[in-house]
Amino acid sequence: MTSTLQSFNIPEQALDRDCMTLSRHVLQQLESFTPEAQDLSAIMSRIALAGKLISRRLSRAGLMADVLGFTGETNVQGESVKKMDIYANEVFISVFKQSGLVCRLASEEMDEPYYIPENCPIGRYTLLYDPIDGSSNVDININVGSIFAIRQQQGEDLNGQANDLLQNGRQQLAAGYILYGPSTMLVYSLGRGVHSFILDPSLGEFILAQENIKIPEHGPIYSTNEGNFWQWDESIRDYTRYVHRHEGYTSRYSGALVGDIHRILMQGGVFLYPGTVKNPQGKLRLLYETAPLAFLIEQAGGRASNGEQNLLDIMPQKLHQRTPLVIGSKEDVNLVESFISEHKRRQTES
Ligand code: P6P
Repeated sequence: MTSTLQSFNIPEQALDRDCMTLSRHVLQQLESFTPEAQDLSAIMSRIALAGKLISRRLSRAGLMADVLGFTGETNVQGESVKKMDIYANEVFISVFKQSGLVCRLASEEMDEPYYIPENCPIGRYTLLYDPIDGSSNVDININVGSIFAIRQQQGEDLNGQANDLLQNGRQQLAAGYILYGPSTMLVYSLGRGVHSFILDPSLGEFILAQENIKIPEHGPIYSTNEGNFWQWDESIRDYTRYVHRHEGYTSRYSGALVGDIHRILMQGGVFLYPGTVKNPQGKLRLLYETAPLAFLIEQAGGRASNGEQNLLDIMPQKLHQRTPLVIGSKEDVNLVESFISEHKRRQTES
C-alpha cells in the first residue's frame, strides 16, 4: 500500500523537511515542551522574523531611498553609522518589544542596553546582537550578517548597568548568525550541535538545510586583513610568512565577519583578527561578535581563542570589550597559537 504522498510522487522526506521550521527544530533539539523550551523556541522565531525583515530591506536597498549610505553619526565604537545599522538595530528592538520574551537587548549600536521592563519578570532573557556586521559591504552589495547570542539574567540588575552580562561565553544559552548572501541563511546552536536554515521567500519561512554541521579538522583557508601586517606582533607575521611559503593555503577575506566565518565553518581553515600596535585588543567585540561565534564553532568541533586563552573563558570587564580572535579548524587554530607561544617562550628566555 503506497502512501498518498507516494501515489502523487511527492517524496515524504521533502515535505517533512519543508515543515521543519526553526521553532519546531528548537523544541526538537531541547526534547521538551517546558516553558523554558517554548521561550527559547519563541525567541529564535523572533530572531528569524528580524532576519526576514532585514533581508527584505537589503534586497531592495539599491531601489529605495534612505537605505544606503551613512547617517552622519558615530557609534559607541567610534565608527561611522550606516543607515542600515540603525534600521537593523530598530528591527531587533521592534520584534522583541511586545514579545514578552526578553527584558534587555544589548547591541553594538547602543551605548547601554535597551530595557523592556514589563518583560523582565518573565524569561529574564537578554539578547546580545550585532544587527548588521560588515555594514561597509552594504553599499556595494556584498554579503553582510547579523550575529546574536541569548543569555539569561543572573541575579538582580539593580543599577540598570546589566553587569550580570559580564560573564564568560559559556553562559550563552544559544548563539548564531544570519548571513545575508545569495540566499539568507540562519545558523544557530543551543549547545546541541550547529544547524542551518535557509529562508524560502515563497514560504516566508526558514527551512532546515543542514543539521549537526562539523567544521573540517583542517582547511586551506586563512582569512585575515593582511593590510595590518606591519601592525601585528612578530609571531603573527611569522605565521603569515609560514602560510605564504607552504603549499596548500589560500587567502579569503571579505571584510564581513559572518561571511568569512561561514566559509571557514563549511570549508575549514582559520580566521584571525589579531591585536595591532594601535589596538592591542583588536577590533572585534567580545559579547556580541567573538563569543557567539566561538560558541558556534566549538559546537561544530572547531576552536576559538584570543591567541592564548580559550575565547569562551574570557571574562568581559565591560559591555563593548574587544578581543583579538583566532577561530576555525582545530589544527589551524593550534598552528597560529604555536607561533604565539613560541615567541613568548623565546621572549622569556632572552
Ligand atoms: P577590517 C566589519 O566592520 C567588522 O567588524 C567585521 O565584520 C570584519 O571582520 C572586520 O570588521 C573587518 O575589519 O579592519 O579588516 O576592515
